[in-house]
Amino acid sequence: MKEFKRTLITAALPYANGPLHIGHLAGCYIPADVYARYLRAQKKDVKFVGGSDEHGVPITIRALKEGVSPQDIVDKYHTLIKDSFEKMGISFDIYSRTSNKIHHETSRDFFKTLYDKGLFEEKETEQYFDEKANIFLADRYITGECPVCHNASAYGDQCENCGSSLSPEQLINPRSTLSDAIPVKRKTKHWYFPLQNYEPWLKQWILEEHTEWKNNVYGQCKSWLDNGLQSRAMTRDSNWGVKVPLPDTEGKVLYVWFDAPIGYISATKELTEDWADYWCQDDTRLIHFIGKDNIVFHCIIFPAMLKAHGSFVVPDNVPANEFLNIEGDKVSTSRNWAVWVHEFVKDFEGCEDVLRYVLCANAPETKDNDFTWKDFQERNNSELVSIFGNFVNRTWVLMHKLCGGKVPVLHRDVFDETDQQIVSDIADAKAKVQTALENFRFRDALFEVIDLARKGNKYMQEKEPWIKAKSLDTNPENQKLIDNCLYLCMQLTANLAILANPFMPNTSKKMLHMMKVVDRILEWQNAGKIDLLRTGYAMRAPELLFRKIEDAEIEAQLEKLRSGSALNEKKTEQTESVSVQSVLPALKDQIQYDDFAKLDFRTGTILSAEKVEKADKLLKLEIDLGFEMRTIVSGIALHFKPEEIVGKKVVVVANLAPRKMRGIESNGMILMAEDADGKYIFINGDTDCANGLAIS
Ligand code: B3M
Ligand code: ZN
Repeated sequence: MKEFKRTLITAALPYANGPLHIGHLAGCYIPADVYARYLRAQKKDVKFVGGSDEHGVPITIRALKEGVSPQDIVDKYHTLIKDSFEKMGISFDIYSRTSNKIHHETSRDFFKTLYDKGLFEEKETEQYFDEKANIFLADRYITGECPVCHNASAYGDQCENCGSSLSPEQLINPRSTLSDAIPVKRKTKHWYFPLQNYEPWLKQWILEEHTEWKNNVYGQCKSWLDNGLQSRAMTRDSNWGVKVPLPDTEGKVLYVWFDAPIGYISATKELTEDWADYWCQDDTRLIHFIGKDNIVFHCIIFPAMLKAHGSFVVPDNVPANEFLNIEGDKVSTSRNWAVWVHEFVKDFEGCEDVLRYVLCANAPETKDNDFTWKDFQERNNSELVSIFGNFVNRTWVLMHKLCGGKVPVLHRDVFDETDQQIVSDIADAKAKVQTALENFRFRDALFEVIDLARKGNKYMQEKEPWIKAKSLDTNPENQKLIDNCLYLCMQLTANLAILANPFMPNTSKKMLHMMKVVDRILEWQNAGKIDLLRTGYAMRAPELLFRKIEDAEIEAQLEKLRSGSALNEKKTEQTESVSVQSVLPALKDQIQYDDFAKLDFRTGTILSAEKVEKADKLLKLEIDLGFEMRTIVSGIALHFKPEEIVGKKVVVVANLAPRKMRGIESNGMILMAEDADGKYIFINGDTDCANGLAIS
């Protein structure tokens, strides 16, 4: 393996033609940020650069639509996007923009170097021209039928339906997207970059030297290279963009995909005087984080440009993600089917880490994935609140109660196998998170973090320090066992802060505050250790790390999504046809064994049943659980007469928190099945078994 001295991380430059949505975050910004934070925690020399892509057709089209200048558009969206990144904790060392002077100079120089080396082909060709709008039509200015999949609205550069890369000439029945005019052909001169000349080098470099690239990336590159590369125009007829640095080229600018990736270089220049170390030294590791639609530009076209230029390093890896869908449908900005980041940070202030967590835990790393609000809520409530937050909170509360608010002593004489196991689990967690991160497997890495918290909970449950505390009077030796348990749980908490830091930096900060320690503890080399918090050191009170997210908040988001979307009609049609066809409810989301294990099911017999006054659905039941009698209020009165069900065997959820219904305290719930007509059925009405049996 090559030894690298420094790492330069880039994340795709978003077009400044609209706000950021969570698909953008999941696609490249969260993984890039996690990776940058991880390397910083390792004290590596790392720079993380980004910026807005302010040229190209998407910007000019947006400006035309809104009746303002392109500059107005990019000013507005650059500010909004930058702010969204900041609020989400995307820790760019610089977030620049391609309308900056330094960028125009850098990309003109780049073009001029290739030109002076004689590496462009100058060609006069006939191109589509819109006589109404008085403009040459390239890329997204022109639309028509895709020659491959026959989608009626493919663009001049790409069909979004089948992903084919196209040129305007290939479109069937082309039309101008500006005026809907049927375009005519006109002569124009452009500079083409002969990609085919770099094919042998690209094949060697990617297909042989970078077999470690992610399958989706490697596969796309291979198919491009297998199909053979062609010359590609690197200039356009337009007034918006970087002017072509040659005489007599009024009205011509650099192709946006020529100048945009050079934006990574200009941003680094703007960031540091030492920019050349990051771009021109062989021992720099350049990593591009992007979404899958940008693969060809970052793996083939830009590297070929860099190679042709001759002064720059080429990427060592391009970990591209697939797409994130929303509630089962593709993100569509035009139909407003998206979750906008600037709205999220307003609606869920203080929950930025939760979104980072969910987008990473469910990242579209190997295939397109779906974001649902229900999953967002569940991951928050049952993973962050119930596992991570709960462990830290229990540890802190018990440490204050049973160890005087200080780090206790670790007593080696009573250190047992369970203690040893949790110590190894802590060390293993570090190794696992590290391996996963180094291989860009962010989901796996995050799973290991939560898994360590899960193990912490299990350890605490086995040790039961609160039980041991009850018999301290008769058994003073118990204090040692309590100390050991809390000592290790506290060290585990410190480890969680380190391991979670790249993913949930705000949460780690809160934990630092509780532990009364400084940032330095978060250095990666500290992970895996169990002497991070010193015996006798006093701690602050626990802080709430995560709050529960309520159903109403999720409903509101779903409502917002549906009401703002043109998909509305399509959705209702779909749901209707589904509900007619299928009679059984859909399976709920998968749960972990731990979720299941929390439920205490018991067998019981209904001893009496009576109607609840003024509530036509409720019956008050007395149930014999063998070890005790229970009153349970159940919503089954429309299905059964009280006298019908006395003597029936039931399964009871016996550890459900009590709830008052119509003034009666209900202590548990009985399980019933519901048939296709909505009628309730006893699920084990005839089974003859003892009461109070546990079911698992
Ligand atoms: N602006 C396309 C996109 O946002 C483009 C990326 C440029 S990266 C140099 O998907
Ligand atoms: Zn197509």
